[in-house]
Amino acid sequence: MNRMNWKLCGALLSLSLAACGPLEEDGLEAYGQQEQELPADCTSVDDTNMTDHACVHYGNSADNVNVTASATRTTSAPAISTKHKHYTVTLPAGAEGSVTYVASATTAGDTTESIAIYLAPSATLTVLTSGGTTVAPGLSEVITSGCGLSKVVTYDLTVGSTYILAMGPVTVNQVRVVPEYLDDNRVRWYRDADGDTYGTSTNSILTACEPPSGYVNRRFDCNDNDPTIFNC
Ligand SMILES: [Ca+2]
Ligand SMILES: [Ca+2]
Repeated sequence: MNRMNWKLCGALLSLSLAACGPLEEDGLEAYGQQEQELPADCTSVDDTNMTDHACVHYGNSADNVNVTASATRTTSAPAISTKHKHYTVTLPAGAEGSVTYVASATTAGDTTESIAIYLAPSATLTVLTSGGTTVAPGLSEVITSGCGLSKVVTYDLTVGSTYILAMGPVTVNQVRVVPEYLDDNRVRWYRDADGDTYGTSTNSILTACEPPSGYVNRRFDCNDNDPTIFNC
């Protein structure tokens, strides 16, 4: 495609991706829509996407909801399940407190969802089923983005089930919590083998994890073995 056609293609991009032949996505979805929402070897969530999103809610007082935690681990504790909120959870003085969480399906038919629980300060967090069984965390990570959130822990939860989130104690008797769905925060990354900052459509991953080295978030490299050819 020559440069003139590319300008036309770019102009059409917002109207119809199908107008730019190489943008076929069907095969990519099959590759990326895997059940596992974080790869097994993921060591860090995507700071430039999911953590930044959590930080926006954390920093916006209009998104704050005040909640008083239960002193016991009970499914009747107040819920913190609403999206796009941050919760200021007041704990019993010097003690652990509990709230509850119910995941909803991000796509009709989903039976499990991966949830990232962001916390400030870095309180001990235990997630339990309604029957009192501890849910094993996935990834647990210290947050260094500087927005004030301290750590994030991910959990795979059954849609519609009530979970108990027991947290603390913390010295200030208050924990701020931002829950995020991994499904809502996934980004497609494209392999850039030749380092021209454009990736190939034939090798991509869709993930809320930090991408592996050598992946970029734009495609349009029709020759990923030649850094002088890109945006094509
Ligand atoms: Ca490339
Ligand atoms: Ca290239």
